[in-house]
Amino acid sequence: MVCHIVNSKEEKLEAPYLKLYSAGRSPFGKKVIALLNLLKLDYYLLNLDFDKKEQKEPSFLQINPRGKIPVLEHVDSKGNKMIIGESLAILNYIANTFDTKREFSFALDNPLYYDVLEWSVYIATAFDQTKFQQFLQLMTPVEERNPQILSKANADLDIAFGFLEDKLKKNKTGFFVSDHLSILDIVAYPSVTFGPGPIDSEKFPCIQAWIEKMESLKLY
Ligand SMILES: N[C@@H](CCC(=O)N[C@@H](CS)C(=O)NCC(=O)O)C(=O)O
Repeated sequence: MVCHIVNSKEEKLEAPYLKLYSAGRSPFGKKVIALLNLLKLDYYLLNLDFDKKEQKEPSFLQINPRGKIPVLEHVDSKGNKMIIGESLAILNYIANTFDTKREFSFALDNPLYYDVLEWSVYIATAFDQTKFQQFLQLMTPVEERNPQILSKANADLDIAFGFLEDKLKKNKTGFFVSDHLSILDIVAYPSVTFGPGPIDSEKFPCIQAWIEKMESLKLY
């Protein structure tokens, strides 16, 4: 695997290639980078500068009209171009295109395909929203915080962590599904560890052990 850093949006690349538009510490970009690295794929990485609002420049809006990273550009050896945004969609595209041995993903006829899909969607929607609510409050100076919103976010997050704890406990392998790392772990890791503060390891021992394992894998 080689990650080539691209410094300019104008840099011409030769087919075939994979180019990821991301931004420094983005948890969503990290999810994609983790899978590209695990599959040992060669890819170009262009980190947009949010301070300069590069994600809202017309040239990038042509690539993703919603002005968000990550976006993957894949040009195959025949010059066919695929551009895809949204980390979950990108992960599925990479898995179905390059994970032909199904090392980190599951084929459509495997029930685990839908288990991964269900939990990935949950993490990318309700879980991430709750985590973000808490993050926004914790990043606000104490005197300006809204205690109701913070305590609701804390309570919701406790319930959400409970769901993940139960899922890990039931599976018994230290991973969310099957006996090995899958795109569900890859989706969950940056979301679970996003923001300040450690998790309550007494209440959520399986999540704590899983975080330590994920950390040791050095995915990005
Ligand atoms: N649901 C999207 C979320 C992507 C997202 O929120 N990206 C942020 C960076 S972490 C972004 O591009 N923000 C720039 C902006 O909103 O202007 C995904 O999963 O890819």
